[in-house]
Amino acid sequence: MPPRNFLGIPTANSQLATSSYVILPVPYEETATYGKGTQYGPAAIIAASQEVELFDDEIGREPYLAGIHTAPSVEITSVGAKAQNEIVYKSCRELVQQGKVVGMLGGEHSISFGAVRACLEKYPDLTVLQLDAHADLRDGYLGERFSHAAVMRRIRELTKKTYGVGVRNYSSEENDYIKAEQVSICSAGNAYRNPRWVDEVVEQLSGDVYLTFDLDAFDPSLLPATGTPEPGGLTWYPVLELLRKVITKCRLVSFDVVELSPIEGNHASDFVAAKLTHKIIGYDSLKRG
Ligand SMILES: [Mn+2]
Repeated sequence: MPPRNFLGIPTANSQLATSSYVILPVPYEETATYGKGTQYGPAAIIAASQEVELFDDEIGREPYLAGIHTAPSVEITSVGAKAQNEIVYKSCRELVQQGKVVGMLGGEHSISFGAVRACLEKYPDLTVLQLDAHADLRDGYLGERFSHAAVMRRIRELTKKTYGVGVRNYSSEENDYIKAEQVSICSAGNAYRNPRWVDEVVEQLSGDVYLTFDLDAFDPSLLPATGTPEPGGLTWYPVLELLRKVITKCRLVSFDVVELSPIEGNHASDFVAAKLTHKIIGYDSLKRG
């Protein structure tokens, strides 16, 4: 049996002190409103990652050699997403201050707030790049200000430098907010129609970037196992091209992959999420020589 860490890599390559990357599982699910089960997301991603080939054929290397530590799951509360984000913030702060790239696995999208808050302390000029079907710009949802459906609204109280990609479903209230605040968004419709969309997004990004990847950004034909699937989503290769170009141009300070809600018997979704996480680390590892 390989070690039960992300990728199942040897102990020598997964020690915290010598690892550039830290996988942080956050199996939190409290404000999810439609399909349930995202609390099982981190374990499913780590299980699927055992089947991810350590060699990445695209970049021609084994990213794990830069060291990938899998941290224990963070403590989970049931007293609201604000309290959960306080725990996430404290869990990320020390790691980010040490210069680790944290790869947080969700869990519902609300947890990104705590991670972004920790990153902003070290990287005050941070841009938050959000891949998501939804704008997540409601000013609270069903009485929860820190709901998954409000996470980008809360993040924009920390920094106005946000950029949404793949967005294709939001409310009239969010539409008003997007217009009033001139929120940067590349919609899924634009990504479908405009062959230059990847380069147009990359041109507008620079400096330090936090990537928050809500898996419902993908088309449900590629990844159905998410709580709020939405047709017309992004596909695999354009997303990889975007991530590779962004990570090459900018400094990826940390990232999250959230909202996997595993469907029994559909291990393809779990594997897509695991492989995506491996790809993000792989592109960043190219900078580390
Ligand atoms: Mn989201």
